[in-house]
Amino acid sequence: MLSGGLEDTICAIATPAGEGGIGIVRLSGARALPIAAAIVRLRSGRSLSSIASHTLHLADVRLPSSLKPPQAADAGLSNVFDQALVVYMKGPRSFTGEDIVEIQSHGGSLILSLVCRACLAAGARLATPGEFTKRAFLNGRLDLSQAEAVLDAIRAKSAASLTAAQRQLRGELAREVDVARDALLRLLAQLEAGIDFVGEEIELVGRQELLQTIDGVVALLQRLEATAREGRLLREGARVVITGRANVGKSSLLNRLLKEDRAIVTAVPGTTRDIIEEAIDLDGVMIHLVDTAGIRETDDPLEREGIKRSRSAQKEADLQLVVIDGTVPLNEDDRDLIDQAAAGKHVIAINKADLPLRVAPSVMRSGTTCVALSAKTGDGINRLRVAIRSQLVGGGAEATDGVLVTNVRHQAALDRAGESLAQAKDSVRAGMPNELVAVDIRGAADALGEITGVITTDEILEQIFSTFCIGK
Ligand SMILES: Nc1nc2c(ncn2[C@@H]2O[C@H](COP(=O)(O)OP(=O)(O)OP(=O)(O)O)[C@@H](O)[C@H]2O)c(=O)[nH]1
Ligand SMILES: [Mg+2]
Repeated sequence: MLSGGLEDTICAIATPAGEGGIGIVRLSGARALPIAAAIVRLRSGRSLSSIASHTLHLADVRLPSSLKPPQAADAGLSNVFDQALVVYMKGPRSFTGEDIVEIQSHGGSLILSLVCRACLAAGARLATPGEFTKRAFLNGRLDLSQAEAVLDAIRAKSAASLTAAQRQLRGELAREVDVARDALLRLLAQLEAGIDFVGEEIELVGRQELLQTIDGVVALLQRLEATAREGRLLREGARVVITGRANVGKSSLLNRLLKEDRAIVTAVPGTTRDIIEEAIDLDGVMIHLVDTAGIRETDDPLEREGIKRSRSAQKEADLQLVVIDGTVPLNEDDRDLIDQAAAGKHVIAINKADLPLRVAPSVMRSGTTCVALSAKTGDGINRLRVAIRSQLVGGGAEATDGVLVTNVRHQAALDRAGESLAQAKDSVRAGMPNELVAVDIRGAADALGEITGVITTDEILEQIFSTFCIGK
């Protein structure tokens, strides 16, 4: 049984803390209307209970005497505390599926907390974090993946991650997952029907058909899982680590990409010692750009520590941007750095192209993206931006087409479903009885059900909604 205290009417400040032109206190539950009626009087003189759903009304907010600031009473001020617009949304046609009243008052934190406390005094309970969205889920307004997408959309920092969240919010992930789950449930029904006939030599599903269906679902899950890496990049931003020998222009390039003089640039090799990290929006994709100490032999203990840090930053990179000084021929150190970067995603920047170049892009190994540019003049920087972006998100097509798995919980559930199906296939091949195969298929179907929330526990819900803010 999923608890939720659904019988309570909950209330919270729905707008962010701080000052604003307006702020909103939100009530949801069976008593939303009578509780709101206790503190607002419509200017039209009508009673709140008589207004039509989804209409907006001007009202005076009145505080119970227990909440009125003493000075107000002393000054003989009326008990009208603020003006507000009040909107009523009758359930089930509301976000939570319950009656909702939103009081839009002036947006000061004291005003809002008083309005909220007045609602509490009139019988509401303070909402727990994410409780409005949790109710939307429990009342069937959203599946679990959509509820999570609400938070992702709020937190999205780049256009691409917002698009991914919006797709999930529209239920696109849930639809794909349901297709897979339905296929498994149909298979399960057939298997279980077959189990009853054991001994009567009736086989309802042939081994071949069984394997084929499982393979079909596995392929679908793999397609979803393949999007997870890109999904994580969109959600958290990609780490792009700038590496290269000392003095090749790494910090100059960082500054150029940031469009500000963030890192110190000098003609002296070994300028950068610490790791410098800044976020940029690369045409809708968030990037954490990391500048590192140039790699070279040195006796300076400080610089050695910097180089050590460069090495570990390289290992954590989603993409390495190897900078080369194009005015001198490639040396061993350059080649080593390029070889190390070649194990993962990488782009090579042949810098200082404002001077005569002595390194041609053609000397690089095939398949490597090379861009000649000048950090000094800015020439070639746009080509570099495009190259980095397309390495990370495949040219941008995937960032907007199709569902992306951006959530670690979903990824883990897909993994578990995949494992159960692999197990099921082994059992089929080994000629195990259908009962055993059915156990694994059931396991996979349940794991998928956790994504949309058809299968869920209080614990899972608690984990998800506790990361929300109060009022959402
Ligand atoms: N002509 C020219 N000079 C450049 C360019 N980029 C950087 N430089 C110069 O190269 C020198 C080193 O630049 P930095 O950006 O400090 O190089 P770095 O790779 O960060 O150096 P370390 O931090 O010492 O490893 C400076 O004198 C820059 O002005 C470029 O595109 N063209
Ligand atoms: Mg530097």
